[in-house]
Amino acid sequence: MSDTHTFPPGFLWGAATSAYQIEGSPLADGAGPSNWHRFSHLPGTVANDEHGDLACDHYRRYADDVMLMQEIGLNAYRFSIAWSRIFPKGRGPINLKGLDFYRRLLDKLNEAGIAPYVTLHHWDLPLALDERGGWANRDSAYWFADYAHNLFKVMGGQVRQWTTLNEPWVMVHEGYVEGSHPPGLSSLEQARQATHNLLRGHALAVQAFRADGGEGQIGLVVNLEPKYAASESKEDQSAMARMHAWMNRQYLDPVLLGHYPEELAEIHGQGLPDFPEADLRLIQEPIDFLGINYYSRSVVRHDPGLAPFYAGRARQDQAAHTAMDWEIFPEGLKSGLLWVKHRYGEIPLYITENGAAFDDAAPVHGRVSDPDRVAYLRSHLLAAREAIAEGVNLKGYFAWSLFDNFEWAHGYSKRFGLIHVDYATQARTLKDSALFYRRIIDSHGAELYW
Ligand code: IFM
Repeated sequence: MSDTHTFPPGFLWGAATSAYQIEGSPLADGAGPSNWHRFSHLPGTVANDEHGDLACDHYRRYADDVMLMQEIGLNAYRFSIAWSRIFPKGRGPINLKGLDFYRRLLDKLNEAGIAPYVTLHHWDLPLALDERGGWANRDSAYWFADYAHNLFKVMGGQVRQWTTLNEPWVMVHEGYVEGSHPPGLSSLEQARQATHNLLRGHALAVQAFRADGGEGQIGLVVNLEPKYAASESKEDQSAMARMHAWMNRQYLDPVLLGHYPEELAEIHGQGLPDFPEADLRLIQEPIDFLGINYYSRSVVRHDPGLAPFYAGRARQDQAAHTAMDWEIFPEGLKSGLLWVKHRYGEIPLYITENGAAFDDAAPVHGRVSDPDRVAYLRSHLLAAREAIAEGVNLKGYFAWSLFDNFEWAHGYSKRFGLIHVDYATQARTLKDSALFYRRIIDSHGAELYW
């Protein structure tokens, strides 16, 4: 078989989840409430007023779930730690029972030969910290670094691969601009502070990892959504550049180049604060790898009515879309990876999330037919392979998600899983996409070309 049809030796095949989306039992064994626990219990915030109280019940079913990962053949699993299980109030003494859950999960993964990729923070902030201003409070960077430092100490023996934050842009945009996630605000000024503090917290955590002589590697995970202009017009072109700066470069430029994009001034105007130079030097603390979450692209048009971005989406009606109404655009994965390589240099990359929600039918005789997801995975894996052929240093791929789960403000209405979850019975069924992925893993990618 030709080398161009398999993936490089050592390439990892994983799947990803996050704590609040799958664990359930959010207050068990002394855990404190998170911002998401409170937010999802406020009427009208989440579709059908759903919440994460049970979710996939992974907190109790984790051992069986690791066996399902083995059945698919995963050799890596990306998941996040619920900060308020370990520190119920965000700071203070460790809650040993909460820690014990992750220790048991990590033992199972390590015994199964599945490398844990641990995300320190995937959006569920301890409520006690949210009530102190959350990420808009400059101290949040120190809270996060302290938490990270403690985890490195207590889990360092079981974990080699860490990421600090998952998709800071989503936390800021949905939480502080759109208000569709906690803290449910609409404040550009607080959004700016939150972005900066998230990046400071990320960098301080990386420094703590190095100071402790942490074995292994640490990186950051961002969502990347390539932007295309709806037309050649100057207005559409600059709307596209503005949105690219806001969503993609706002996080990558400071970490990898040491400055924020100039285009942010068009959005914030006079409200764009001057941050101390020392902060920017801190934020540029080197990382070992970058995780890219890719789902779609967006085509941007100028819209004078849509302050403060003056940009809207030009939906591509002729193209296929997922149940999230996201355009299926595998070329964007390849071009996005190449863009990262050309702009930021040779940093090792992972695709830390990629997948699609579709309206899957319930299992019939133990089978879930999800041909659209199979096609989505196939086309995106082919795009990833092409990016590798063009020199991208891609180390692994994590499908989003291992399970159908709590899709934030959409509740349980959007199914992204390789594994179908019947929420009433908690029965798990491997979808056809999981079986397809297993064949890809078995053949180290060659099956894509058969
Ligand atoms: O479910 C989310 C995940 O938590 C973060 N990345 C995008 C996924 C799909 O929306």
